[in-house]
Amino acid sequence: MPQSKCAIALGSNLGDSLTIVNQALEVMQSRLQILAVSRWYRTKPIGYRSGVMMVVDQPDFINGCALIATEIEPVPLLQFLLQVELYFGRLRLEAGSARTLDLDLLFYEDRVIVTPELHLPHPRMTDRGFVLFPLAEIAPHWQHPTQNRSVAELAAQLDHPLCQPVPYGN
Ligand code: PH2
Ligand code: MG
Ligand code: MG
Repeated sequence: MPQSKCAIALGSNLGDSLTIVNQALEVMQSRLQILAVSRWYRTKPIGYRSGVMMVVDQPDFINGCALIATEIEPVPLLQFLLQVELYFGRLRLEAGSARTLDLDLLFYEDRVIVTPELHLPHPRMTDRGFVLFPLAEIAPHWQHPTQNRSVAELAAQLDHPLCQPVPYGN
């Protein structure tokens, strides 16, 4: 079976986040191949109120990105990622609440999919520094299939101060 290359964002702001994101990579390795992992970043929790980006009242996040190769198709891959979130105790109490683990599928090759269950590329990745900066470390030349810009170009375009994450001690 041919392998597809994908990009995944990892985030955690509840529990022992650094341990959780590292263990999540190990668990994911049971079903797919990890090609590259960014550094971890400590980031301020970002939310939106009336469309304005702001820091919300939650613990800071640990964020990073990984490149993977897999034979799993997009929807079953998303389901696998959701299972890994559940394994690490993810509860969906209310939208945007603090979470032990968030695994977001960013890119699946250059596939564009818009269905109620899955949007590809991830629709909010382009304004998220906590996604684009780690992703630019491991996939600077990956071309966003609908923005017609590379990840490095999209990251360089973010000028909001809340979009500049700080690498976390590594
Ligand atoms: N994820 C969100 C909303 N806000 N903020 C940071 N810093 N990191 C995240 O991973 C994050 C967020 C929705 O998934
Ligand atoms: Mg997310
Ligand atoms: Mg998510």
